[in-house]
Amino acid sequence: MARRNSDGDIDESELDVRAPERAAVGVNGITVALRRSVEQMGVARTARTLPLLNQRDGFDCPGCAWPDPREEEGDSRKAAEFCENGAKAVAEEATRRTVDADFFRTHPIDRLAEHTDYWLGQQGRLTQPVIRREGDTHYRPVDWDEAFRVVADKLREIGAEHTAFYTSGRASNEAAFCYQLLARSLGTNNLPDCSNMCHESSGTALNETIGVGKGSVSLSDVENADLVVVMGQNPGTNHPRMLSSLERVKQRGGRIIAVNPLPETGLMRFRNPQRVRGVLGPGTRLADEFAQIRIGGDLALFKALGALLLRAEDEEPGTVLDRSFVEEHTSGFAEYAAQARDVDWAEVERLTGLERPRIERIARMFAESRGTVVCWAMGITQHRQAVATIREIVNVQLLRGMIGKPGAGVCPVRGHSNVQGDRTMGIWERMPASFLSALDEEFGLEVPRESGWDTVETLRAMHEGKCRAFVGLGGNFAAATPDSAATERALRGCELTVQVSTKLNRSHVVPGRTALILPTLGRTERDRQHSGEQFVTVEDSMSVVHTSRGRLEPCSPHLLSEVAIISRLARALLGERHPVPWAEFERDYDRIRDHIAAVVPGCDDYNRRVREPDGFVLPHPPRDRRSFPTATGRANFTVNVPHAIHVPEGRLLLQSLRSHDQYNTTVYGLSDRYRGVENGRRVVLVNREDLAELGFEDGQLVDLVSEWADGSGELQHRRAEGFRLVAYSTPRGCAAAYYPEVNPLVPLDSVAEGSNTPVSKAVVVRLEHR
Ligand SMILES: Nc1nc2c(c(=O)[nH]1)N[C@H]1C(S)=C(S)[C@@H](COP(=O)(O)OP(=O)(O)OC[C@H]3O[C@@H](n4cnc5c(=O)[nH]c(N)nc54)[C@H](O)[C@@H]3O)O[C@H]1N2
Ligand SMILES: Nc1nc2c(c(=O)[nH]1)N[C@H]1C(S)=C(S)[C@@H](COP(=O)(O)OP(=O)(O)OC[C@H]3O[C@@H](n4cnc5c(=O)[nH]c(N)nc54)[C@H](O)[C@@H]3O)O[C@H]1N2
Ligand SMILES: [Mo]
Repeated sequence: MARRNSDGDIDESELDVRAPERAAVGVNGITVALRRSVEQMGVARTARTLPLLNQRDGFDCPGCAWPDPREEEGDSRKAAEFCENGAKAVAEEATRRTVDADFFRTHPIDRLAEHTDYWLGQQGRLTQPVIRREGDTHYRPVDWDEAFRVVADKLREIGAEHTAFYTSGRASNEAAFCYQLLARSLGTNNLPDCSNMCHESSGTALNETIGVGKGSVSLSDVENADLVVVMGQNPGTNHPRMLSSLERVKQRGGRIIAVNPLPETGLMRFRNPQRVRGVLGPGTRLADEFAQIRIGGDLALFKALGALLLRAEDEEPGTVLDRSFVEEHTSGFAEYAAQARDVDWAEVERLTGLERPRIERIARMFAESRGTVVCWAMGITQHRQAVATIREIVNVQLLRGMIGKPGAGVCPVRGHSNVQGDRTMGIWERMPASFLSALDEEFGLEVPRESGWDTVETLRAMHEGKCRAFVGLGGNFAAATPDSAATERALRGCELTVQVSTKLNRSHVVPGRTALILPTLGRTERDRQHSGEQFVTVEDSMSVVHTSRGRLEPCSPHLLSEVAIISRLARALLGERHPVPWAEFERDYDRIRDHIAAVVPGCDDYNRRVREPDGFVLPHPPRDRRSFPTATGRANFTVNVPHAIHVPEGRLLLQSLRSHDQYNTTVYGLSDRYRGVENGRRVVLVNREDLAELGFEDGQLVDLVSEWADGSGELQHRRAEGFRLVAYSTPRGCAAAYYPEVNPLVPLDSVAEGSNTPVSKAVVVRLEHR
């Protein structure tokens, strides 16, 4: 049990550090999942809910975006796969705890702001709309009509060009389509989303190199690969069902390479919870090769791998490269090859922390593989050179023709369960002109063409007074974004903040002058409208679109669905005579899907096809027929130059990551079991030799101070207080701590080149004794 202080908040003095676990899941995983579920939902609700997770007629797990097995791919696994963190995600949403009018009456907003995100989330589900009017100290109940009237009046006064419409990746396709249509009907493309902080770098790099900003593999490609490379990803915690796929790779004789600064338990060994022998036996060894890379070293690694593959081809022509693929389908090979063979090995070893023989061994594994899939997540995308790194991964895959054939490809593993679908539906500040024209044509509108703000630009616009209203469709903007202190000031400075949410979080307690919390149905709940019970649709990380249908009674009779909230807000803002049939959208989600079919590429006949038992797969020309819709009409090789991250003497490079017991800013509990951290979250993992050299000891309490040189060369300092040092296996000079506790340290201007994603995985910090 997590220790809490007298009012149920975290008591960090109870922190306990033990040895990391050696295998993922097993009995512990099952026990924890059931205990948490019963704590939050009770026995009956647990028994009714968990078996529906990821079932055909059930609901899509609100956890990660890893795909479900499909019959079409010859998969006989029809039963729901057990997933510890999926169960926790459901328990968090389907909890019986609720926040009511009394709660808001007895808790002034300022007092709420003193609590941790953990405490806020544990108070339970939001049950009725509340408003804080200008000057008020408390949120107070408001009825829905009045809520929409206030929001509409304010937004009209402020103007869409001064408003940001943020989305988190849980919104359904239907809600997302309506939401972007509302923003654009009002005249803005200001549609920042969580993806700006997540896989934006993947989208940018893949669009440029292969012409589609999404992964090119199916689940069966991963499971049938000869070689799977898992980079900058901790699937044991964040995509637990991926471990079943990795186990299949091993059972079929394939190999796995893990590239990570940390020896994450889930990359090493897996005790499969779907089988008794899996749970009780020794488990399956996963990574054949664990490359304990320095933070930010991946670009240098892939440059070296490319060079070694070219050399091997030079030595034995015709044995390593896929010449016909390169000739037929790619562009820029000559320029790439001309610079690729020059490798400064001393530099590579310094940037990666890996020795040459190990990199040569990895290159041989690439050369021998007939099908290679490279998977990656936040350890790759949240770096200054993230886009260049992913382009370099593509280079290496192109050399051997590893795109558009079975068992091979590129696999950015998405985070939020529908973050990919939201993009497909138009949640993006820079949707292509073709999409915008399709909207105009379908609805008789004239939507704006100029780009809107992404997440970082929204924050800058708030600081400059240009963004004066914030509307959030889910998520927790205040805690998820960088530079928390400045972000909180920015939100408080807004004239209006509107949060459509299921649970209380930090964003609610740093309100704009007028602030509303609009409570909404979760995935697990029944969604009844005038035409009957509705389902929604979602898209997973491998472009499979399918339905999701909630089965639980809503936690309160006062909740509206996300679609209903958007539709009613649109009517309050745009009037009943607007060309978009908002009222019909709320009545019957099929009407929304009819329009999705007409507007969104690949979604023809949407209403029929989503009703197929396993849904349908969106087209992906590189995957489907090696056709590359880039500017050159071919897959593009690119030239990328790694730059060392400057870390001054006595400083460390800090990455921020997720514990095993959280979902982004939602903290489920205080047990990061796999890493051996229990009962607390304010820890910083540091290499033991660095601790000694810097004059610190394991267990000491420190402040973290980040250092960032702004445009004029002036050094900015940001501080986060009270972290316990934990000696841990991480490369020299590298450290790790949990997100969102360290977000105050991330400078707003520290962003990935080309994608504007905050650099959450490489913050220069110094430790200070307390
Ligand atoms: N239970 C649970 N599931 C989740 C989430 C959650 O919070 N909880 N979040 C969801 C979301 S939105 C997302 S985006 C995904 C996130 O999934 P992940 O990307 O797995 O999440 P992180 O915890 O940020 O882990 C980053 C990993 O990258 C490694 N890393 C850091 N820097 C580097 C580097 O420079 N190079 C390399 N090679 N590795 C590096 C870290 O050691 C760590 O293992 O998970 C999704 N699923
Ligand atoms: N330092 C650092 N910062 C990071 C990251 C990192 O690794 N390090 N990761 C980044 C990444 S990858 C991401 S994706 C972002 C995440 O950023 P967000 O998506 O903004 O944050 P979440 O914590 O996922 O949002 C949680 C809130 O969503 C609401 N919610 C949950 N379910 C629903 C629903 O069904 N409907 C509605 N309307 N609301 C719902 C609840 O109120 C809950 O409090 O954070 C980013 N920030
Ligand atoms: Mo994410």
